[in-house]
Amino acid sequence: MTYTRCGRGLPRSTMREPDRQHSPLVSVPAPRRMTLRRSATAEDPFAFAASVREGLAHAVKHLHCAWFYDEEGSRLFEEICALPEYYLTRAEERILRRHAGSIVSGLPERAELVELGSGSAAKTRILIEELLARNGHLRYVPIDIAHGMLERSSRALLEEYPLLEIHALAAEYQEGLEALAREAPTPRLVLWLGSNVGNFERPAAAQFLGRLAKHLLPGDRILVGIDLRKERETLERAYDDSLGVTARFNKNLLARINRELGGHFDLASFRHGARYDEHLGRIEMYLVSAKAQRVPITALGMEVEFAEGETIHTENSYKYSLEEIAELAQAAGLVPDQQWFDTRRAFSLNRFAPRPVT
Ligand code: AVI
Repeated sequence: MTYTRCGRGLPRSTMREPDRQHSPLVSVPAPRRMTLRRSATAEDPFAFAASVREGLAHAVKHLHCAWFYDEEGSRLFEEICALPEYYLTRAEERILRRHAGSIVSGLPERAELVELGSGSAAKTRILIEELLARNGHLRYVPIDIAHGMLERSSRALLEEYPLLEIHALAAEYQEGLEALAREAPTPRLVLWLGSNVGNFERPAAAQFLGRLAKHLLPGDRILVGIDLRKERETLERAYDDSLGVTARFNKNLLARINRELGGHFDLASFRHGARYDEHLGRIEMYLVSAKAQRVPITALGMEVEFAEGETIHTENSYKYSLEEIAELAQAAGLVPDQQWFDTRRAFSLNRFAPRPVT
């Protein structure tokens, strides 16, 4: 594989260099208690085109999983989260409900809540309510590449919680970090939930957390939702559900190329594949060509040739053992602070502290 980062962040190579003279963020008018800014990358149609061209011209065809999350993909992902087989969301939600009090314990009173890859922010409500009950007021900074979803979820939160202030950022993770770094240092709890870390290669996950830690104050905490290694059957069912929602989510990448780049993919000529590589501890998702075929992509001026059974690798989703979580923290320069599990020990929430400077 030529790429190392996935999830709701983009591969570095497809990102435009930020304009040094002007802020890369554009403010969108919003109600008084809310600001919404969009990064240049979140809007950039050339980044998608360049990434698709690179991935489909490669000897081992791949598409970056950050591109899953257009409007339709974000909607399908919400459907996945409600599936009985996709245990991750419910397990994480149960942990949050049960331990919300201890998760926010010890944070300074003025601590703001930052969330990377906030999506619909459904589970975040649990911590928002806990912090509002404790402090009366809360500043929430959701960061997500899917700007439609970000705007809708932020407005819904404002309706529900009059004492909330929201500063939303439609951006990929790295830009989100850079934007945080430009702000005055504030006590923070940073959330990275939903096993989004699993869509990063292991070393890239440590590197990203390490960079995040550099922007934190000694009392700040990072809360990371990490899916645990388990038996193959449960994992493969979670990524190949009986209703075929994950298959539609995966194939939406081809539909998106058809919509945005004049692709001519026949979705029925590809099937969804998900397999667990136990050695690497990751679910791999593929699109498999059901026949030998050539697919033109007009806007890219290219024709992609597939042999029967040839695959496009679309996602890795890493699962962790407890030792691997400890190694991740160590490599990122973080100190494991506290850990919570659901009763089946399928999923973990991990609170990390920045390593004290000596
Ligand atoms: C967003 N991410 C953590 C999901 C996962 O489990 O890796 C994406 C997903 N892909 C298929 N189902 C869910």
